[in-house]
Amino acid sequence: MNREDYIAREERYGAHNYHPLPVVLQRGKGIFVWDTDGRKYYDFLSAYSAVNQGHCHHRIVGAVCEQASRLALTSRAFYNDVLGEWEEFVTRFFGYDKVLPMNTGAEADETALKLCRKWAYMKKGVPEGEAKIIVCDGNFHGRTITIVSMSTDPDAFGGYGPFTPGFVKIRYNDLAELESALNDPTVAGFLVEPIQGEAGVYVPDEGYLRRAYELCRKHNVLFMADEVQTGIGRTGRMLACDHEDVRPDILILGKALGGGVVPISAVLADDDIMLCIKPGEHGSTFGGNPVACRASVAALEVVRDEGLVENAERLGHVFRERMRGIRSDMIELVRGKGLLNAVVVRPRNGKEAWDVCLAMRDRGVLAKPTHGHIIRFAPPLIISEEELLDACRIIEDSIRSFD
Ligand code: IF1
Repeated sequence: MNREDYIAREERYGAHNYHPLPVVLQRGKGIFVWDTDGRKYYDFLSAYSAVNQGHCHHRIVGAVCEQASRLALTSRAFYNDVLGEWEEFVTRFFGYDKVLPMNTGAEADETALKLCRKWAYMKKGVPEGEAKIIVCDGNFHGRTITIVSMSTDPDAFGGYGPFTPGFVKIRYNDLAELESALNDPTVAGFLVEPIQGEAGVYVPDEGYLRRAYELCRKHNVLFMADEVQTGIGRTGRMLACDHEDVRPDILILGKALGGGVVPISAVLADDDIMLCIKPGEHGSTFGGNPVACRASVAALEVVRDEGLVENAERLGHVFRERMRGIRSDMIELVRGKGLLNAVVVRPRNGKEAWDVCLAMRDRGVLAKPTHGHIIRFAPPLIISEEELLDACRIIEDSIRSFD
């Protein structure tokens, strides 16, 4: 089979809910992936930041293989000898009393929303059925009905109503709007991405998260950080909230928590909040399964032992500086933090971000446009400076090919 055959087969049998870049991948190792013709690419998407530790990291794969052949799944109807080890490790790692495991980012966000509402009724004294949660324009928290009910992107919510009520939408990076929304005593929580990923890597003003957190404190409202994409070293801190020394009341993790090998997500909170959910009131068949738990411990150890947070911070500056130095009027703006970056592309001679991504593919770098004119650049955090600069040269050549 050639590339076109693989693509045609997916087109023929798969739902058309994605429009992938035409490249068919077969193998991955570290920062590289190879296609079915044996061509090698730098991976600058990292499976939407799930592969921060690099593809098929031997420690993570080793942990998974070993556990999969011993005990893969028990459900939560019984105890097992791995879940507790992961729970102890993760709560110490991030500094919370308790953790609740799920599988995907969307499920973890849903869990946080449920937990927040429960807390509002049990602890804050909000009248039953009246709790509100503040969210931001341009948010992306996943694809479920409740989550798209929070969305302001017609592609995400259009045609999926009726929607879940109870959300108040305010402008991102706007403290005045937050402050006035917080005046409603039925507000239970504020859910926010420390950097808006899907929206196009929007970095809020310095001090925004800190101040937003303090305002939530003042109004007895839970500050919930969706760090599904920004967490686990991606932005040059273990958590993006660490940039402003903010400790969320509810922390939501996913993606790289399983090192890109298995899906695992998590909600972390202290007892006062987490213990509002009682046995039988929430859960998941696969949540906290032994294979995912072992993968997750290994994934976090890799981030710590290989200094990935520091690497992301340092190379993020190198990347942005290098991109800003490219003389091309197709580059409108470069922004980001750590190794979560975006280049805003100004169309030229009818060529836009998609064409730049095809040109990069032809030269050995994979990335994907978002919202038509923004290209996200997010390599695995294990990349070296030399490799990063090599990829930057390819990116520059690709953009300049349209001069
Ligand atoms: C898709 C982007 C990344 C997320 C945050 C929760 C979730 C996500 C902050 C849900 C998921 C994804 C999913 C992927 C595209 C993607 C994405 F392009 F939208 F912006 F990462 F770059 N919170 N992000 O970013 O996690 O349920 O998917 O595990 O195609 O939906 P999930």
